[in-house]
Amino acid sequence: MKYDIIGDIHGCYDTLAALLDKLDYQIIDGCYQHDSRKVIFVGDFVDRGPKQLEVIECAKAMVEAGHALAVMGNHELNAIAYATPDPKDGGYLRRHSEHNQRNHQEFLDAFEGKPEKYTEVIDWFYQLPMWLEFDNLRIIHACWDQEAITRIKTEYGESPYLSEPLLIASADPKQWEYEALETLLKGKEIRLGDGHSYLDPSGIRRYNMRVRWWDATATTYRAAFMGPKAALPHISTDTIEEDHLVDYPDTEKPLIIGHYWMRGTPEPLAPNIACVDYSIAMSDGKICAYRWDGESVLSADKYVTVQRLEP
Ligand SMILES: [Mn+2]
Repeated sequence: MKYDIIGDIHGCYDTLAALLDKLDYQIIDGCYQHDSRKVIFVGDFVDRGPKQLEVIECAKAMVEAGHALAVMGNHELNAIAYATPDPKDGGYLRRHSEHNQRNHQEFLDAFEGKPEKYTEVIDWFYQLPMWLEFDNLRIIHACWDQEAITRIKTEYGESPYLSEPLLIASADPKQWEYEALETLLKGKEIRLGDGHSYLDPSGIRRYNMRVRWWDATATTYRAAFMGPKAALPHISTDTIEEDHLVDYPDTEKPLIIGHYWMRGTPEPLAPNIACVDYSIAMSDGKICAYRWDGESVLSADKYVTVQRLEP
């Protein structure tokens, strides 16, 4: 099977529809489809953009009709945790703090007065696997950490689907499940050295940074930093002491990820790793797909993008 792997969407339905058109998908019986290809969504369907429900309905219809597959993004995981009561204290697994609520507001607003729809969509998020593995291709939202995947499989069973016990354990930072799911769905993060911090694009002060986990040449904080260019002068040039890399050698099967708010012209991160998130959530960002035809060495000319259409 040939796959078109589509990156983060974040409620930008009009741009998603334009991308599917550009990839020659046609709407038949209300569902986008292609006669010889399927879509794989890398997750992060929701939050931030103006058409939350339209994106979910489009992707869900494609998945249910067998025209697409999808994995869970950190925004779907957060949505599930936000909706799930914490058995320990009667709150929610993801706290309804002002910060968490603000980041989730567009999604919550989309279900205003539609509690049944809300439940149905959260149930659908639960049915998204955390990763997909084929004979010659892997898909995960942020980071293929084989150690974390193997541990989840060993302790929770082979299934790539989130179970309630795993969800509950992953909400507790003291348990290994927390870091495992953080790494798989949000990527490897480390603490910045000696009191260093920076402001992210939404003005929040960050003391941790996302790292180029696949890049063995990135040995300093600055070289390994994944984040806004403007923050770079604030990132130390010291060597990173802790373990910040996740082993993914060139001999492994190709891996497609999203999540990383890339900028500029898409190109693979490594011969066998490509990111398809090109910052659709920013006003000058774009949606991005990788047209995969079975190759084991990924190539820059297989990307298809559409500039964000939402105002
Ligand atoms: Mn993400």
